[in-house]
Amino acid sequence: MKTFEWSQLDAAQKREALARPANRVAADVTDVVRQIMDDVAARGGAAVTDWCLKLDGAPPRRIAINNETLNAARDLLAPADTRAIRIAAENIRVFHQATKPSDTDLIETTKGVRSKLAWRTIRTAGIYVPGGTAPLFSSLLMQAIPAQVAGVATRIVVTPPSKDGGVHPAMIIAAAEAGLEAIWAMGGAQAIAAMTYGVELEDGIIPRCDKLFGPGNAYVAEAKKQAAALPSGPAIDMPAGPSELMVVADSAADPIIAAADLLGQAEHDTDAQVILVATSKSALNAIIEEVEDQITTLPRAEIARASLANARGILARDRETILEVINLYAPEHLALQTEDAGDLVDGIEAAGAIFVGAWAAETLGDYAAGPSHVLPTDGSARALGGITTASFMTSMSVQYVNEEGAHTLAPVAARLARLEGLEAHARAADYRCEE
Ligand code: HSO
Ligand code: ZN
Repeated sequence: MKTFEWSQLDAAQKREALARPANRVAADVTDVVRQIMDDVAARGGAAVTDWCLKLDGAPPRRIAINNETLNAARDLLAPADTRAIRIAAENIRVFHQATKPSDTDLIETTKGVRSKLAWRTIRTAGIYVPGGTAPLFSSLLMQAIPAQVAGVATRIVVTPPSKDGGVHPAMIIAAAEAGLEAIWAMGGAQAIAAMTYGVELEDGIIPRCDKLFGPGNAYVAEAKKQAAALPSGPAIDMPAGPSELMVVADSAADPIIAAADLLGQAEHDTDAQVILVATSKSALNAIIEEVEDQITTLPRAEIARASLANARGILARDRETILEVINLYAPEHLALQTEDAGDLVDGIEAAGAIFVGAWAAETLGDYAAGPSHVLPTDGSARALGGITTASFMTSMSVQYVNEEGAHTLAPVAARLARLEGLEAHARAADYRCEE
């Protein structure tokens, strides 16, 4: 792991020390995705099916969530697996119910001029659940449940097919917990294109979605980007990049725990990035040594090792320096394993999710604590939060004005309108005040 003493770096070296891994995406991703999007725009469902067959070797398949599929899935899992999915789902539901935005009171800014924010739910959400090297059914729970709590009428969930063209049984249990009627075994840019344009497939209709959600590989991320750029195309939740974790550890931190957390993130993806910030050289070395130890027994050691090539160790000896490092990097996940972990939170300006203290493992948050694990990567935590119920909603302002309010405010608005050279605006205000 490359290590740095923060206080000895100049501004350029600091940025360099915290650089995200260079984009290893093949240059032709944009072109391939453009071709898929255009083909689906032109030929609809037939194009989606062709690309699914070509890229995944299986046609898009609608899997109904009913007693039959549910029982079959349960039989393939241990009862404790099913119970664990239920507990996770319940916690996710409780958290999102409690954090769902509600309409504000009417706020009177001028006597007789009252406004509020009223929340509405988007009608159709398209949710992508990554498959690839691991079927992330937890990402189904972390998106489809907030969408359900927000009251989204139509939730379309797509996930890449497994080798037999179906989906992992845990995906079916998770879909049932999220109250879905069906999920689609269909992945890649073609699934995003299907939800963007709306298509008719052999197994049913995918409607045009108002907003697309979810992490995915480079093709999925690019397809979401292209979809959002279309005139009246869908909105998207956030740009998705490789996953990240920053662990801050002091000398009292347990190296075993800190190392385990770093490896938990590193095993996701060869492009994942983990950053260790330690307050002393001995803590830094002990944790790095422990990472080297633990990695040898991991089934996904190869992926984790590739990811560790992007890892950094940073020596930050005091609170101010630690906060500078955190806020400069704006990590997707931030684990605070220091004695003053709770006190650090107020100084943090940008992170997707913060795990406070040694007990708060990112793994608990990844699966079962309650908040969504779909979070901003690549420094976008500076300007964006993770998925919440609000991600599936919009706020509208509603304005009520009575005669008194109009008489007070119209001259002000008219004056400002004329200052901007907009005479029609000014008259629309003036006419309200004429006797
Ligand atoms: N850490 C991932 C989420 C995840 N982990 C899914 C395990 N399964 C990105 O937040
Ligand atoms: Zn994870």
